[in-house]
Amino acid sequence: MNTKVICPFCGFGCPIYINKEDYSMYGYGCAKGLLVKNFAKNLDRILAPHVRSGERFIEVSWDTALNTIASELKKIVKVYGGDSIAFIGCSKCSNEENYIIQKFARFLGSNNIDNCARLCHAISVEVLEKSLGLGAQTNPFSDLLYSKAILIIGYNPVVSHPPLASIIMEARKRGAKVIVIDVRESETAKMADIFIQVKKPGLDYMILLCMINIILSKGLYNKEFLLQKTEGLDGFLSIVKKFDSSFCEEMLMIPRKLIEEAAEEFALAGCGSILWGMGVTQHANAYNNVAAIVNLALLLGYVGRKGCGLYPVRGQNNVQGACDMGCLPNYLPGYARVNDEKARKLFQSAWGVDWIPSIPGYTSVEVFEKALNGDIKALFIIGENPVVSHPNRVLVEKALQNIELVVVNEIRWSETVYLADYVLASAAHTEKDGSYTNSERRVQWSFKVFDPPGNAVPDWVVFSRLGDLMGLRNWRSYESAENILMEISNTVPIYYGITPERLKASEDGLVWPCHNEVCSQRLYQNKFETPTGKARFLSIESNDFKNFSKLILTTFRLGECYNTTLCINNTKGVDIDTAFLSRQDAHLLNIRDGDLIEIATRCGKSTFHAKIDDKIPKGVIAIPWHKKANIITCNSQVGPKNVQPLKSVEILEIKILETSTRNKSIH
Ligand SMILES: Nc1nc2c(c(=O)[nH]1)N[C@H]1C(S)=C(S)[C@@H](COP(=O)(O)OP(=O)(O)OC[C@H]3O[C@@H](n4cnc5c(=O)[nH]c(N)nc54)[C@H](O)[C@@H]3O)O[C@H]1N2
Ligand SMILES: Nc1nc2c(c(=O)[nH]1)N[C@H]1C(S)=C(S)[C@@H](COP(=O)(O)OP(=O)(O)OC[C@H]3O[C@@H](n4cnc5c(=O)[nH]c(N)nc54)[C@H](O)[C@@H]3O)O[C@H]1N2
Ligand SMILES: [Mo]
Repeated sequence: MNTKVICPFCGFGCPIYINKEDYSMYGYGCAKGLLVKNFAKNLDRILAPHVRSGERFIEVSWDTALNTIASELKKIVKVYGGDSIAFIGCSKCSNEENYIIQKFARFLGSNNIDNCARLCHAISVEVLEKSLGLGAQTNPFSDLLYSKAILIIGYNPVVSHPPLASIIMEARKRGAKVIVIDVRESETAKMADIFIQVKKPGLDYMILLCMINIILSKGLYNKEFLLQKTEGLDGFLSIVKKFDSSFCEEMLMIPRKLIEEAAEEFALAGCGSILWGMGVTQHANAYNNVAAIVNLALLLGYVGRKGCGLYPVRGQNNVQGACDMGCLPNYLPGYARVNDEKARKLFQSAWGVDWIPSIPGYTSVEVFEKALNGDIKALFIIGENPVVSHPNRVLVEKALQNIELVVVNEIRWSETVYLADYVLASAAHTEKDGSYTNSERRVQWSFKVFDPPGNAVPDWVVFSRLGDLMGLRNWRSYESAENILMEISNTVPIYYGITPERLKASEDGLVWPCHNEVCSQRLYQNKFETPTGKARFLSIESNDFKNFSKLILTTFRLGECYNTTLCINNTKGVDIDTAFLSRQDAHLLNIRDGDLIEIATRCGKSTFHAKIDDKIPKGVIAIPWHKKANIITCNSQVGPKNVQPLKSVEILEIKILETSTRNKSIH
């Protein structure tokens, strides 16, 4: 008998069928998916709850662990208030688990709840919600087959979402023009009809404004759509003037002919889609980058139709779901803003609480900064590895040591687990039931295949019991994931109608919103979900152009690594401690292939092996981020608090520590 699980790696969400008896499987869309059945087994699993005793961890029973945590939490709430407690929800966990984690946080009176979207697409969620009404991808992946032009910016699907790259290739075969904008000549750039190489990382919105300028001056915009379906265009237009083709050529160093060709191809296609990723969201200017993307689509009327869509393709398997469920400091489940009184009242009455705080909580990045001043007394981290994945590793480690009570729910002994006070053993995806939402808003049920090892339990069990043990008034304990989904389908408007029975019975899952039993695969076909029903152009304030005098560090993903969790075929593939640089910079710095170099930034220094790479432009050093990048990335000092420059950091100094012996003999 085959059991259906949803792939636990990326946000494409392939259903995979595993045969428990003979261990065969099918349905996976890439090499990572092939690992699914053994993935959890091969990790260094946590088999029981542990409590710190000095430098060691002692195994304890669940009763002991949860009783002590509950009584410590009660004390903290009483003395310092609920908002001294923070949570990082889990975009690898199910919807049910994320729902109960944020519900627990709000029962304690805390909006300090976030998830790894903060380091990823949180800014896309925010901009899309502000402009169109809902913080999500607008169209199904299959719609790309009907696009006549596909603009891919700061995103490398060939590596990050291989099954989606196959759809794009098919669309190209059917005649779609593919335009790629990236710092590196990436794997995806290789399949582009037009490739624009970014020379100034972090300033993509300027490139897009140049495209918009060309579209406006040639009259290639969609007048009817602008008039009938949008508002706020005038407020946006003033910024566009300055960004003409000469600005693009002289300041951004992108040839005039190339940008004109890209703008015309995209506008004249008549129906196009835009896909974007970490190359635009992980910068201090991320708001501008994403707002420019959405404005470009609105100008051409490329929203709400088959083949015309906006795709902030979600990274983790359930990062969409973690956001939908309200594991965000400013949104309750279903993107109801915490400062919206009506929305708060709705959840207050559904949950039986008197009060939900109306002020947005701290982001997961701010939490570590606040912890340095002692403002955070307790932190729950559920399935995230911030020691490696957050900016500024030294700061994160110091903060964790400064927090009185750090509880980490994990499946494996990660770098972060070692800094916890309590370690709670979690069941991995194939070891529990639950629903997961992919980047298309497709909610799918994943069935339990294996028993969890040792005493590990699903994450929802922990929070269900903790609420009980703390004696929270009106806290509901749950018997199953199905129980929780029933509550979600009754309380979260975008999940109305998404019941366990329907999900389990449907082969392809259900796409939200699912009102009146009809699910909308494509958003905004009739109107936008804003109060006026129109899409809003967002205004963009440009920081004045700064000509970088220093080298800029950027980061990217390797196909053989998955975030901080694993790297496969590591020895055959690229060394994850490699720093890629251009031939010109290598020459200027006297660096040769294989040299051991030390890169220093404002926040730290770390060593890498240098590799000269003609796919990298002068002025940029690119490193795979999976292990050491965040020793030298920094928290944002400029720009909004909700984005982090994980991809554009000024390099202060590069030292050559060792010259490669191979090179010595060659030169
Ligand atoms: N194999 C594998 N697949 C994954 C993951 C993984 O770790 N490994 N992680 C998953 C997750 S969580 C996510 S969020 C997705 C992310 O998927 P992507 O968004 O594709 O992630 P990255 O490779 O980090 O960045 C994309 C591209 O941005 C480029 N870039 C860097 N700086 C700039 C810039 O300033 N401008 C422009 N235009 N481009 C720039 C990089 O060169 C890179 O090619 O992948 C998911 N899939
Ligand atoms: N410099 C730089 N930094 C980056 C990025 C970058 O491009 N450059 N990318 C950013 C992005 S897009 C992301 S999404 C983040 C990712 O950052 P993280 O989310 O910290 O990375 P993961 O390695 O995916 O960590 C997930 C953890 O969840 C655990 N886990 C898996 N399943 C379960 C479960 O069911 N229950 C529990 N309790 N735990 C589970 C895994 O063992 C793993 O340790 O990193 C960000 N950091
Ligand atoms: Mo991500």
